[in-house]
Amino acid sequence: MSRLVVVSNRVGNLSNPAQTGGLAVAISEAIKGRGGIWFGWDGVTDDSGDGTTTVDTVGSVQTILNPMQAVDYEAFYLGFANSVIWPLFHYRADLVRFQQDYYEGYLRVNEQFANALMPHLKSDDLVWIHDYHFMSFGTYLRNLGCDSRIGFFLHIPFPGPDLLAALPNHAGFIEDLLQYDVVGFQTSADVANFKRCVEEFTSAEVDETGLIRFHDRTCVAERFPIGIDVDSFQEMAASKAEAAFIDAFKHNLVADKQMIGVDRLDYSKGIPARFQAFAQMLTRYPEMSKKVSFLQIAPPSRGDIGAYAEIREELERLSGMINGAHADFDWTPIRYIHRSVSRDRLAAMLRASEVGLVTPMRDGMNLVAKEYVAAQDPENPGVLVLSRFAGAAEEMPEALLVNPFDIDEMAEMYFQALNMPLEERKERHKALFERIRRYDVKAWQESFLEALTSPREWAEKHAVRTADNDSVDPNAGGPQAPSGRVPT
Ligand code: ADQ
Repeated sequence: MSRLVVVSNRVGNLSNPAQTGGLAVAISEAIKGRGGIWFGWDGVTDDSGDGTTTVDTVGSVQTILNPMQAVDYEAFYLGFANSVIWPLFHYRADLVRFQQDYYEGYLRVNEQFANALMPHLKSDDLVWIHDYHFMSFGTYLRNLGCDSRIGFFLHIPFPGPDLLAALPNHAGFIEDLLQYDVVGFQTSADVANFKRCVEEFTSAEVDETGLIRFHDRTCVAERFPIGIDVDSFQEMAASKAEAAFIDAFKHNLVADKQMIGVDRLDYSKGIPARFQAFAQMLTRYPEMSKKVSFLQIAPPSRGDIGAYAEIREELERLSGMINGAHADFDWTPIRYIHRSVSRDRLAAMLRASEVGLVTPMRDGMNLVAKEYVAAQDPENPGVLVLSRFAGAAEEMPEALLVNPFDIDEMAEMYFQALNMPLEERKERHKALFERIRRYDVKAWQESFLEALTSPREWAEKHAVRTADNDSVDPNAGGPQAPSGRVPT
């Protein structure tokens, strides 16, 4: 079996995977199974060092950490990756802060990192590159003569040509993506957007099996929706130790029901609208007063970027205003916590909450939606309120799907969720749970690597299956979208 080489901005802790979450565990399991390398940034900026990598070996796996200079951190990470690509790909063109030196920094880091990885590669390795930080990585590896199979997975949404056109050298980025043997996306809407961009911005051609032919290369573009480690999350949610903590904490609340939101603090997650809809529900249904409280956990991220500091201030102002208008001596309607929470406690908190609010304005997938479902007690499950604009909506039509731009509708859905009869809750939960278990993080990782191992054969097989009927195991190319629910 070929070795697996994973490239991602940050590298998981292979010695202590319990602390790093489902995705890091899945990747480390895949590398451990085959032997290989996990390569990425070491997480610090260092202008004094000589730029050499740190190599560490754990069993059959090497982690290789590459340093980054402060100027590159500014231009590549804070600049092009998080102030240009991230807002644009989340449909927030208004927040894009483009500077020429950001773009140059992005290419420079992609090239430097590719140069640092190249000496470690063998020709039969499977190379799997992750996310928007490294879209051009494959081009630089190819320029260095790398003929390994290289795949790329985008964790965030992919925009259509109208929006992508706002990215400088957008045609160049599409051509960069065509250097990969497999390009994976979260949803079928993302795949369709990518194919429209290929058509509009390049001279590539798509053959009858869906393979994209560009010069002397072929590329498979498909949907591989990411999942979670359902069993381990379910286990953590039901753990006795955490249940005791949750009991004590619920006793201190007057309200008998709890709604919960858990997000990295980011403007794409729709937290202000979520707060406003909660206030709207309290105003429209005064009988809910003291019956429900809303716990939002959102640790700050990317605090060096202006738009992130602004969202933090906005939420503090909003929660203060809402509590000011509705709170009583013995009841705080919104509790807003900035801290990160350990995964077992988080799982138990999700289980103890009657409603899970996952309402991003735009999201690649959103793992919290799946974690909320995994954490529930099947005999008395809570209700997931899910944005139509989260990638997860494509696979989770049994959630209460909402439009996060419509505060009135969200307020109604909150009320409906809080009052949903047990039978309906069980029915919806069962369907959701079965799907997230079938398409878990292992299935995601295995289906991507299966495609990368033999892209042409995989494309042919997948084209035949798709043409034949819908009843074949849809995980051959990632699950098919439940009809009529594809987010737009
Ligand atoms: P993110 O934007 O980071 O990921 P998400 O999918 O929600 O978003 O994953 C966040 C993870 O962090 C979840 O596992 C969650 O439990 C955890 N988390 C969030 N807040 C936490 C807290 N306070 N304490 C502890 N843990 C917390 C990107 C894309 C997503 C895509 C993922 C994976 O933006 O759309 O789903 O990658 O592909």
